[in-house]
Amino acid sequence: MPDKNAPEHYEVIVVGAGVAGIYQIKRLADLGVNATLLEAAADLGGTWYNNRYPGARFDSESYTYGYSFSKEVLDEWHWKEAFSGQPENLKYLNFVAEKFDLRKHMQFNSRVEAAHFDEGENIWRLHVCDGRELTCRFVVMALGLLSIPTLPRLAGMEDFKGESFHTFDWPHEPVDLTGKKVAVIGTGATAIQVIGEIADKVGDLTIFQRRPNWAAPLNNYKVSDANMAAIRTRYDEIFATCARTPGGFEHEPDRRGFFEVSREERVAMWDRLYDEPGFGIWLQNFREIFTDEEANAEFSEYIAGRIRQRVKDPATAEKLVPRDHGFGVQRVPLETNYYEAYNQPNVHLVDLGEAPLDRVTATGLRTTERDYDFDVIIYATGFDAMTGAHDRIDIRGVGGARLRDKWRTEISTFLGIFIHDFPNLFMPNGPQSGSASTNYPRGIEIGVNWCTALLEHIWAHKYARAEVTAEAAARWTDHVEKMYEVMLMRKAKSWFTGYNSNVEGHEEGTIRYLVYNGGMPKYVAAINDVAAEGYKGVAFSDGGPSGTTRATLEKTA
Ligand code: NA7
Repeated sequence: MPDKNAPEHYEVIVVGAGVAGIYQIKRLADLGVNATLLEAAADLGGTWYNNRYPGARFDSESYTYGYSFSKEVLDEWHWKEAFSGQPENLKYLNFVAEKFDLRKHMQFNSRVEAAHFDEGENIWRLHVCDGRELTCRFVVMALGLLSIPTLPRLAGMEDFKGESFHTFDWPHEPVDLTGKKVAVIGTGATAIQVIGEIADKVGDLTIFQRRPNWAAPLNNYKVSDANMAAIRTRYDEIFATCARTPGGFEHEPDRRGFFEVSREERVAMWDRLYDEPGFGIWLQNFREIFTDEEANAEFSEYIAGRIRQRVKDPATAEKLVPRDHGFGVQRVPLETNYYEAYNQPNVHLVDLGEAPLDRVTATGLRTTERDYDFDVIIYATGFDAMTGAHDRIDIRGVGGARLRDKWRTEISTFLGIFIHDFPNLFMPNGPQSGSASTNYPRGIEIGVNWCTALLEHIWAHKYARAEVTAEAAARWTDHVEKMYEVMLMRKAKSWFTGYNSNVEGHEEGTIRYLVYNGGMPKYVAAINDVAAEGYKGVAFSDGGPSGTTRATLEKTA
């Protein structure tokens, strides 16, 4: 008789129903594996379920962002804009989930609060917010890179009498900003999308800027039936190009040396790229932009010139030009009407470098200089990137080791997929994987396919346990860290380097090696080599008492 009180058991539990989790559960369902997916939110979509703020849209070309795995989906789905907006993106993910009947494998409102590895049984015990315990042999963490929003550490936030929200937690019901006095805190990729969208709709808009960002035009356009038909005929070619470029886009870096071509040629290229859609200005540029101070400074000055052309008031234009970092060493926001917004009489820029925020009041915000009154405060203040969602779960591995504590001192993974001392736990798009610095779904499909092949290998050999050796994890982490040495990015204060002033321990002065900087083709070669060599660096065992397993491990290390 089965024990009625025994926890629900699955072979695999996937955590997260974003772009990665949806595809991972599809692969497992196709294999007929006993698997379920647990999602904290009330429905699927991850990033595209949550970020409902005005202006939220892809910065990737829509047709390079969609899944590539299904010809039917590619043939049936019509992207309406080159850079599609959040409502449409969420519709797309629902379309995919419904097409493959994936909802039946998903459990919503099921936030995983703890995941403890049971060494005796070689299983994971997951505690869900509704009080249930679920067990599984393998857990796939598909938690998202930017899924934990962070608010400023300001006094008085609860005193504010108007409406206020972080962009990630934008209400599901429409928010009418017409005629309102609105504040936006932050000038990252999110704020820049919001500001461009709402500047001409609100009564009055005040932007609180701590540091400006280098932004460039999105140059979005509508995709006609004819455009879409042409895209469909090119899908194989499009995905092949994405697979060979470092960023997983159609944008290929210019392979000529920056200083090998004349200044006139460089400027002619920048003039062209500035007016083209998407990340070309960043990713089709000379590679030295990312590594050479002089090249970066010359290009940054070019972009500063563009800002000065677009913003009429010279004093405001100067405030919008970044001084502490060059173009492209932080994530480049793409914008529509962002700089032009500052030419409107109802839009005001507050430079927090001159007078920092002091507190939130009942009626608005106070800087060290004065009070401002608002109806609405929009916090576009970023995320506890990449490790944040893992830290929020009490994840304990071998010997009760806590992942949160381990990552407090050093982020260490193997391929961004495995963590030493956390057996049977895989991250198809974890920190130090290829996903973070690439067109996200392109990296996700690769990570999910690789993890699925690993699981098939495990099942074929009837292993009960798979884990990375300490040496392999140390080698990978060292490799990831070394790649930062040549990148100007290492000096920037951004989520790429683990900076976040709103999270204790992530402030300036510490660099966290979160991003694999080698580009997608190198990453894919690395993970494929590991698989081809029988998953070198991963120790497999057939279970048994944990002592036996450890002994087997030591031999294979
Ligand atoms: P980002 O890029 O981390 O930007 C956050 C912004 O908020 C940035 O301008 C910050 O200024 C500002 N910020 C954060 N905390 C504060 C406080 N306490 N006071 C004032 N200003 C603050 O997040 P986004 O959401 O814009 O973009 C995240 C990613 O989403 C993006 O890269 C895309 O991949 C999609 P700072 O620069 O730290 O001085």
